[in-house]
Amino acid sequence: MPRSIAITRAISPALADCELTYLERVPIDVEQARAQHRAYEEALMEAGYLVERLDTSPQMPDSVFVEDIAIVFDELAIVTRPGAESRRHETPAVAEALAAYRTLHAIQAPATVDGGDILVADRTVVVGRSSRTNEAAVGQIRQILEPLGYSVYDTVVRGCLHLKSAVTSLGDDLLLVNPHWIDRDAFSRFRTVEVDPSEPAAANALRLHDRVIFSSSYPKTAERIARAGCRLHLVEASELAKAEGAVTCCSLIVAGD
Ligand code: CIR
Repeated sequence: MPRSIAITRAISPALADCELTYLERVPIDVEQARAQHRAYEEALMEAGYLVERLDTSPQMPDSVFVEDIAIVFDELAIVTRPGAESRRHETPAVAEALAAYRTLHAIQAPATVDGGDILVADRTVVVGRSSRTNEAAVGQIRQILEPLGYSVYDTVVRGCLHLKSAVTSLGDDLLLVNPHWIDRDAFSRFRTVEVDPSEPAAANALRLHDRVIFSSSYPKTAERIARAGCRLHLVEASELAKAEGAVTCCSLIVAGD
């Protein structure tokens, strides 16, 4: 595999003050979260990625969820304007890191978008309109990507924070979905694996070139993913789940040439 980069970001000492939309606030063990995050980074390294971890500060409780701050394609990267105002000052350091690898485009006001609302499957890009991502962002993303041959669709996110809480990619035409949180018509051209009904939050998997990183909190859905033929690398992700984050949220994958 060409050397690919995974950009991650340290867990802020202020993690307990994170944004929460659907979850009740419960105590988070920051040290345990850090240990789980390190194991996640090790999983990325084991898969051959060079992990570049950015610094954090007490002013950015949600910094570890670096996925929301940019969307990386082979040709360019889009720096987002996050839907939560508290997260907007996370962008400069991420932009600086990505500038070494990609030409940057920046989302402009009044558009807001979190990277967690963008699903990329081959040349198809689905933008979830959510409490974080608005119509204006769909237009700006279309303008940037359509000239490059990407097809950009949008769909409504309901019942969960981000589009990728409800659907993520397991393969070129294979998606992991929670059928109750997606509009099935928007994904009709894909084959799907459904989460186990007892694990509604399990639709977030991080697909890498030869394996899928997945949370050990959802064993029944893990079994379904394995049965679909995917090679799984399970990680503990329970502490960051309390901050409404999952496995895709904690990295930006920059594919090597
Ligand atoms: C937030 O509400 O912004 C964070 N507490 C969680 C963000 C999770 N990010 C993601 O799903 N892409």
